[in-house]
Amino acid sequence: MNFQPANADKIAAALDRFEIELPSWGFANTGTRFGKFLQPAAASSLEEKFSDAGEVHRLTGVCPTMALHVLWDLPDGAGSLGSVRRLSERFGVRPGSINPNIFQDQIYKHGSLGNPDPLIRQAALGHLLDSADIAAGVGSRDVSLWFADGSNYPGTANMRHRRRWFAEGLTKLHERLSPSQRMLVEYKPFEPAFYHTDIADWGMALLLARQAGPKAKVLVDTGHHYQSQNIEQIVAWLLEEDMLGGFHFNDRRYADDDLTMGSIDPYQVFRIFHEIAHFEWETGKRADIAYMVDQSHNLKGKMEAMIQTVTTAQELHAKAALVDHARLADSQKGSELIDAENCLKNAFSTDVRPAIRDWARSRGLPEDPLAAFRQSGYLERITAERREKNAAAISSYA
Ligand code: RM4
Ligand code: MN
Ligand code: MN
Repeated sequence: MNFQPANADKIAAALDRFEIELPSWGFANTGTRFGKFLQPAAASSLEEKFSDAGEVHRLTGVCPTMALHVLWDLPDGAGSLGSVRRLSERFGVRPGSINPNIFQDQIYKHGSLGNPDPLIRQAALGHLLDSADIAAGVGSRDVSLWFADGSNYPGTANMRHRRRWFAEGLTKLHERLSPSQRMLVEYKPFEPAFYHTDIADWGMALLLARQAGPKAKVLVDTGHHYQSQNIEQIVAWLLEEDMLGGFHFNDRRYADDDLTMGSIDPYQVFRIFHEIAHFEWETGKRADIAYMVDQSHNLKGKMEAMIQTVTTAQELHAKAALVDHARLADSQKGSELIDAENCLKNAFSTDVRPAIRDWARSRGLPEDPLAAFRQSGYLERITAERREKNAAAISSYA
């Protein structure tokens, strides 16, 4: 596609609309199932996570919120609200989605809301309700739910009963939400449970969300699908059902690899953004979607990887804005396959980087956020400050 000035306008408009939330855990040391690779500059306190997210937002201008994981980031529950508010103000990043943690505690070995023990289901619900209150307390809209529930061996769990318990628990959580809050139901077909997962796919998440109530929507984590599944079709269906609440972006080669967004298959992310853009063009509606990063790769430097991720997200979002929708609609109607497909390919192969640099400059942002980060001295400073603490962290698996 030749670069036309009209493209620059489309790109600028798309970038002005685009924000993406950073995960607090994306700045922390993470590892494989076999151990953690410790980075000297990784964040290990909420203050450090807010500081790092603030720096990424300062350089990119499109990450005003940071997702929080309740147990990891607010160990005192509601008692941590004051410090969250102070840190948010100090580093210029608002608390984003609130992620309850109903998978880490020992009691959840056989599940949380799906646990056969009613006392454990009750404990899980209590934590979910507290999380909704925390979200309200810090002014964040979404309670983002991922359940590790499932079983490892055939015959060991009553899948129908567990489904019922999930519907009950999620409905109670829904009742607790204020009118401006939402709950997002994430699905995942495998891991940590290997035989069955209670919310295994988008259809199950959709049914449970529908049952819970109108403030419940589905969250699509791109890593939570089987190989070669058509994720953009799921996106199209959820849009059509008005049930798409948000995304967790990451990339994968095999399973829930949590590699950086767009690193393995950028065309996949482009196709997702395209489905959303095409829906908006066709309906004149604005899709109300929370875009979030959820990746915990362990070899790239945390800060640089996050900046690279945000830049990649912007590029792919901008490319999707270049699809000629009218032409695509015509080509689809006439089943003109090559022409229809080329509408996507032309947009995807356009180099949007010069227009993004212009956009950044005009918004008072660095043209090259990664270069600006490398010049800023931030990494050297946090490396010196955090090195000792990180070296002492536990990395072993067993
Ligand atoms: C899960 C899922 C959740 C995330 C946890 C840490 O696989 O993606 O969204 O909170 O990992
Ligand atoms: Mn996720
Ligand atoms: Mn995941």
